[in-house]
Amino acid sequence: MAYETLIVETRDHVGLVKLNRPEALNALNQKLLGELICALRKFDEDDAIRCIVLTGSEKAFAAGADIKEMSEKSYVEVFREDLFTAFHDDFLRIRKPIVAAVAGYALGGGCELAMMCDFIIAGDNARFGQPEINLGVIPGIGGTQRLTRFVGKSKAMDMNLTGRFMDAAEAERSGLVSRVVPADKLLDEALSVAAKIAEKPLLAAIAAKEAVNRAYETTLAEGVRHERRLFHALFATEDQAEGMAAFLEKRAPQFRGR
Ligand code: CO8
Repeated sequence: MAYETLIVETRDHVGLVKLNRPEALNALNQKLLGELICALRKFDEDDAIRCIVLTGSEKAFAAGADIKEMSEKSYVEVFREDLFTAFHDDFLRIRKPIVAAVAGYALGGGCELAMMCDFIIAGDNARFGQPEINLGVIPGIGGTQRLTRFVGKSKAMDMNLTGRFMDAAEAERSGLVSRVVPADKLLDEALSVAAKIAEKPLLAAIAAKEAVNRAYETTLAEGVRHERRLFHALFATEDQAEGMAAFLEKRAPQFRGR
């Protein structure tokens, strides 16, 4: 399928989605958000794909929701259409791991989109921010919630109240990103991390994603119980038998995603 606002490719077992509205620093308009969900769903349903990389350009992962598009809406419209709710919920329904490869600006909805991915690899030129306050609003898909859980109250308040940007080094120090790499190597690094994930047994990867994400939704006791049930369930998979047998036989496992 041809997309207007995305470039979508596959690299072996990795699905790559590049946001592609260079004229607007990948601002997230409704067209892009619709296409993004469509591309992610296709990869999620494709048995050949085992990990997804979401990226932008070297200048911008995404500079936020499209301000021009939003500026034309009234309260009644955003409330009636429940702006961004379907996108947010649909994105979180993607079960395969999604790695965000962030270079340049990840602002507003762009920072929130990166945080909705499973982890973030940042180029050393990355800039994260929640500058919505400068527009008379606040974040709408997690910039006050996920950011607070990821970097703590003090930094989240600082960013949400002042609108200041956090550079890649501070983002790594604060736990917002898992690693920082030179911007010109970002895509290669992210694809190689994703290829490593794609070698893993898919059902265990899906379970690991679900279990880690549960940590942000529930109590420790419930989270650990959920984790243990998923752990038990994986004993019903062929890949568990294969993984353990391969270890004991001192050979490489041949995982089949079953
Ligand atoms: N929306 C629409 N267009 C944008 C956006 C945006 N968010 N950001 C940049 N652009 C456009 C500019 O208007 C400009 O277009 P043109 O050339 O036609 O004038 C082009 O991209 C290039 O931008 P600049 O000339 O401004 O580039 P600079 O390098 O000078 O500055 C900045 C880069 C600092 C990133 C600057 O563009 C900027 O501040 N952008 C806005 C950042 C922002 O405020 N983001 C938050 C938006 S609100 C939001 O995200 C709410 C989230 C709600 C949930 C979203 C769910 C998806």
